[in-house]
Amino acid sequence: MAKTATEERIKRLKAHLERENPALAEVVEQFQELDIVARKLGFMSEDDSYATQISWWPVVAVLGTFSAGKSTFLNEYLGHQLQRTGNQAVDDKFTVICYGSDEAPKQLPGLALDSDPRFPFYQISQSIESDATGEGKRIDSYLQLKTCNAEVLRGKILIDSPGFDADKQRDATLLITDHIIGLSDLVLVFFDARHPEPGAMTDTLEHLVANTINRQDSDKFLYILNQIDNTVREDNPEEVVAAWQRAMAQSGLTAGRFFRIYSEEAAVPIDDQQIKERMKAKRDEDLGDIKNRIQQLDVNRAYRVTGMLEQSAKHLRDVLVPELIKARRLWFKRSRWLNGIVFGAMIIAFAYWSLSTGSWDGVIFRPLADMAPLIQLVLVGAAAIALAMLYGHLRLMAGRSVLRKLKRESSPGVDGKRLTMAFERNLDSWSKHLSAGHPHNWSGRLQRRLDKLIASADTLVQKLNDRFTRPSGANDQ
Ligand SMILES: Nc1nc2c(ncn2[C@@H]2O[C@H](COP(=O)(O)OP(=O)(O)O)[C@@H](O)[C@H]2O)c(=O)[nH]1
Ligand SMILES: [Mg+2]
Repeated sequence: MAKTATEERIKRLKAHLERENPALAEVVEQFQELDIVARKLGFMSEDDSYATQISWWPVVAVLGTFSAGKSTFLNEYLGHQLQRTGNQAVDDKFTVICYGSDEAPKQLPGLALDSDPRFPFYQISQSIESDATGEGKRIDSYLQLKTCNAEVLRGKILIDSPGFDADKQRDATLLITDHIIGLSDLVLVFFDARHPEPGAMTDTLEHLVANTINRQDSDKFLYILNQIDNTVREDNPEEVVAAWQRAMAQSGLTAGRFFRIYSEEAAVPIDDQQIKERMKAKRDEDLGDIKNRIQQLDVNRAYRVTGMLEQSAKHLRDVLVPELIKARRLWFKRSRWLNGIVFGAMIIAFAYWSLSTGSWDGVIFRPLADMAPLIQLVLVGAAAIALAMLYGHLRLMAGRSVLRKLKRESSPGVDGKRLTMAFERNLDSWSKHLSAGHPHNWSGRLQRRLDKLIASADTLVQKLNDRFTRPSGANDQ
């Protein structure tokens, strides 16, 4: 059997997870099980899957001013010299960094991102294309993919960015930045302590801040003043930090967390041991907090993914199936009415006509009784077939009217698209002859299968609780 694109995608998703986080690879199988149930009931098309609707790898984006030390930070975090650094514009592409088991880092063109199941910006070029015609095709000139076998990369994706240059802000860069901000689970916004004064970062700030203040997910932004070591020699780090925060506030940004760090490797030498230690202690604290936030994404991811499984399965069982039964009931009711009216009218018309023409002789219908037996048989047969077809047609009409109603009115909290899809399927399946309470394929076996799936999703969540909360009695070793 030919594999669909979705099957192929899930296969690759599983392969990636098996290398990286085998526990989650098992969850993919449960998603597939849910797909099977949903497809049988008609709630999902063949080329769709619950597994492809969530981001399995949380994304951390590093944005900020040019030469603020973004790439240096990432290299240190990874423990690999992956990205080029320097005060010149060394890298003008967005670099998506993900785990790869190969010792040597691999570099792939941006197009590779388009079809890889790991990336939530699967088909990013289409979405950019729809925003700016023509730019989607040039995705390779903006994006590249690198793999690295750093342990900290397992289960997450990092994005390094070229940094904004006020004069050179091209539309596509901004578009991609917005896209990346949208899909990221955490956004580190880097500023340069060498130029904390408002003028130097107004443009960057304007773009970042203007788009973030009113966001619902504004707590995913961490504002980082980097290269704080540069300020120590001038003896005024506090003032620099204050000026920076003032600039942020002037741009409207008062919420969010502020951090101050520097790179130990790149730092300028500082002779005064006391100052140096104080600076390092503060930096270690802030850096630790930043790393914690990144680490937390792993925990969140595991919960999010299993939570999504449980939620989707429960939505199917507790909302979609009951709604489908409700829709079937309405269909059957409308069908009874419609058929009752049409057949009733026909019986009355026939009775009126046959009585008024005196066609009845007791219980014998004269026009028929006068014919040859074979013709009688053919006529009665033909009439029976015509009436059955009429009945079926009216039933379908009633069903279509319910379908239109479902498409028109969506109830809150119900996945209306799935519901109408399944109802449509019920309209032309054998199950239309069953009772209203028996949707297509909704057998006891399938119900047990779904119950089992929900129970095992519960177990998964418990397992995660054990792993992440380590309740008393659990062994830490
Ligand atoms: N003094 C100092 N220099 C840094 C620090 N971080 C990065 N640099 C230097 O700043 C320059 C720009 O860094 P880079 O990481 O390429 O910046 P990016 O453009 O934001 O990626 C490089 O020469 C780094 O060595 C820091 O914390 N302190
Ligand atoms: Mg860089």
